[in-house]
Amino acid sequence: MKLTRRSLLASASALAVMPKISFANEDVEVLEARPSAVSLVPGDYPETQVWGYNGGVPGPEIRVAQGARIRRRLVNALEEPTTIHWHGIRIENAMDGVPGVTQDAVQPGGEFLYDFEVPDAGTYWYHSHYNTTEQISRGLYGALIVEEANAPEVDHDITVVVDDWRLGEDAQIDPDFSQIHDWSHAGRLGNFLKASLNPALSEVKQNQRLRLRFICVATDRVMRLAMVGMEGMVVALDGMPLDEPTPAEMLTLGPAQRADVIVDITGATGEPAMIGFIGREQNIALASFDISGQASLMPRGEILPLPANPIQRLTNIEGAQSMPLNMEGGAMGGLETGIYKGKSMSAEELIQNGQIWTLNGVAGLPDEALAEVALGETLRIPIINDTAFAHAMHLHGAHFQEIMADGSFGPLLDTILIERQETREIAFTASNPGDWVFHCHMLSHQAAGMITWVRVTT
Ligand SMILES: [Cu+2]
Repeated sequence: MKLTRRSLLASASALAVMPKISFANEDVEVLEARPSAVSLVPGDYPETQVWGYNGGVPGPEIRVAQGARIRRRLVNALEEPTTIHWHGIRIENAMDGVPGVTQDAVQPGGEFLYDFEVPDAGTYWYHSHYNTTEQISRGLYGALIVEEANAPEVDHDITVVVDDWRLGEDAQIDPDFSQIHDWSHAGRLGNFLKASLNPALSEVKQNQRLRLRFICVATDRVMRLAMVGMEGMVVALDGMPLDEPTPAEMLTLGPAQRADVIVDITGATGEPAMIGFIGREQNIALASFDISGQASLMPRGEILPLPANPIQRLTNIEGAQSMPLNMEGGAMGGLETGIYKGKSMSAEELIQNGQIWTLNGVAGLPDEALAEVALGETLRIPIINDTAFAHAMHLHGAHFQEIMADGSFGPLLDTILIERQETREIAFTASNPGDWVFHCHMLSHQAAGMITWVRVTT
């Protein structure tokens, strides 16, 4: 097989071995960020040089019970600073992993102890939050699974981490992470899609029930995924259970978004059950399971909602503070001026500083918060996408809900995909004090300006 811009294949990932170090009479597991080589592209291709946690991509899957404490010592064996962000976790602010906001970046050779509880069950992930266009693109991410006390009964519970790599013909990562053309358009789109399944499964039986935990870790690509030979329901988005599961036909996951799907194998023996990527030009099989025989004669019963998480939801939004967020810039955006590092600049000056997008006229992290909200107060954010591209806006430290056209509140999310020229309004009731960044998770867009923050005061 030859790697071209449209050649895409899937295979299972290598499992990382988790080293331990001792200190103060206890073992704290280590996540070491370091260069390594993994077998990414099947066939005769050489190993791909990556940056991974403990040498693997994805890094070790962290799987704990709801309410448990997670302790991990980040050891930085890279030649540049790094941090870890625990995506979607309602975490203590000091553990959120945002350099310059919640902690100092961990320097090469340095360490940082992350220590926090996980209040909500669900599918989350962890990843670098420093120089993310490069560090996440090179492989610094892993799954974080928080198990329900009363999990639904399934035959296989599988984490499906889907990435979009940009590789050269030698299977090595394209090292140019800051191409203005990428940053001003849909981002750094890859040429090699890969789903890493844990556990790696090759065979299933008819009427078996699977829980698939999809995590889109792509730098910039929106993934459209479909399942063949299996039928079921989406039971959670961004970790949070849906009150009413919805049929799992096509999943659209922007960068950082997750979906938990419970499906029953309905295909016939001899046919594969598949997870596929639905592309504009071609569909690609990301994972394939052989169906061999029947697990039972009868189909499985109804797929029920997952147990709810102990998270505050919107009740009413009357009198709530509203802070509109206006997105501008990018190719075909007609941006004329913007503020960067406190200075008003022309579009040309912004580009000279690698800045292409603005939020409320500001490129990059502003000195002042987008909004300040006290604990217990509700903040509404109408998001106006006045650009020619989609954006996946991620709020740290909280899940929000969309205010739907009929006035109802949508599912709890931590990342919302907003199509071009669309306006969508989100709101949340503040329950977690601290300074929380709110940014586009299309990492090229974030690097080129799309990041702001919200302060929750006590
Ligand atoms: Cu964006």
